[in-house]
Amino acid sequence: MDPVAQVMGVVNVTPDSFSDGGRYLDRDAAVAHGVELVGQGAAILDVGGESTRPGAEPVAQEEELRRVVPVLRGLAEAVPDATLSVDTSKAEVARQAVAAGAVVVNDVSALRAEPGLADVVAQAGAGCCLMHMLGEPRTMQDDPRYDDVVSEVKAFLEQRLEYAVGRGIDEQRIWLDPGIGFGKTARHNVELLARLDELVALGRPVMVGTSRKTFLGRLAGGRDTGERLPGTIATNVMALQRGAAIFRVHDVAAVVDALAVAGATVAAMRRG
Ligand code: HH2
Repeated sequence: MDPVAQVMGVVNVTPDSFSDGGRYLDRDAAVAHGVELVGQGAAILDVGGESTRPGAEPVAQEEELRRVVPVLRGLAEAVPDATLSVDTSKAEVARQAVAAGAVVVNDVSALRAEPGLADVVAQAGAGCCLMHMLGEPRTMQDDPRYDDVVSEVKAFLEQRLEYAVGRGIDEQRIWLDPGIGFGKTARHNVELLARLDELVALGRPVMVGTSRKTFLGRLAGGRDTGERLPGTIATNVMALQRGAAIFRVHDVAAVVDALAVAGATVAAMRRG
């Protein structure tokens, strides 16, 4: 695999995530799942306690804390070499997650939901992932529109990067993410993947999260969440070729293999 390509395994401690809701709600099941994903080659684990699927209702802070903090503690002990990330937009959840072992805060709101989150990341010296989303999860798939999706996402990420650095977050620890499926049609998602190099040009590692998402099912003629691994692999390989660095997936073993082969091929292409 290209040395900069890293796979992030998803650990959803939720009852309602779109593809694996309810499977790892129990602390021990979630920790065991994370350990399994690291065994399959995930360098990073992303632990989330709130679904962001279209139409999802927000989760109360106390409940989100109850879900993610014990799992992060368990993973910090069980897989000390893995990079732990917390998927949250709440400052207090991020604060306690960092104390429990998370070193990356993956915020789908790109520091817009709670201004205090930037301070938590800056003071902890943590990393963060800034993701583009049009609207909010409850309504984001209601007819999203752009003039040019790639330049609008790029301008947004550039502005959020500047904001994060201005709030004291170490630029070297910031990742950018186009937010595949977050207020985007299948056509928008495909356009973003096709022109991902334009986001890579911002100079920070780009993360992509296409795993099992609805547009993959649609493009393949109608596939349920459990049948979207081929589409997940295809999109991650395309993203690798266009310079993405972090690949957020549920099916770690398959994607690690695919990226190893694709990475060797891309390296050969670059050598000429
Ligand atoms: N996608 C999901 C959640 N968090 N974070 C980033 N940075 N990028 C993504 O593309 C992304 C994300 C949605 O996937 P999942 O966690 O499986 O579903 P749910 O939000 O329903 O828990």
